Amino acid sequence: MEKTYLMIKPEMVKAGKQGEIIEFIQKNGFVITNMRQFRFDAERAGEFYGVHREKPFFKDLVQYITSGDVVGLRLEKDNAIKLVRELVGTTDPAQASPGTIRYMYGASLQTNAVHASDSPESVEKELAIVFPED
Ligand code: FUP
Repeated sequence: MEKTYLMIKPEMVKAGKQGEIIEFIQKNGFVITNMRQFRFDAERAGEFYGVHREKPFFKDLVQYITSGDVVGLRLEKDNAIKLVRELVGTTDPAQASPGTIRYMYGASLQTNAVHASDSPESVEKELAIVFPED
């Protein structure tokens, strides 16, 4: 089994959609091995999105991700990293395929419903930030 990290973003938690998204993830065969609702402070958010620090959208991204609670999930499944990203869909919901989370729930490039780790290195880094006790 491979592990990965999925995160339900603030606008989904505010809208009460976290339950539907979690159910969808489980129905697609991912096992939840840890889960936590929390709010990022700016420093942790900057660390989490560190690869985007020099991007023009970085400041907005940090402001948005700290705007409310998120739900972080540690998931396990064979080939989990690739499969969960397929289930999530493209970064821009307008380009996402039907049946993906961002197609169903995403509203914009920024408010795209969920985050999913994109590599084994990101998984390790992101899980260490969100579940430091593990
Ligand atoms: P993804 O891996 O699909 O989550 O997308 P990226 O790592 O490329 O981008 C990280 C986050 O930055 C995205 F979820 C949305 C946000 N973003 C913007 O807000 N504006 C942009 O122009 C590009 C990305």
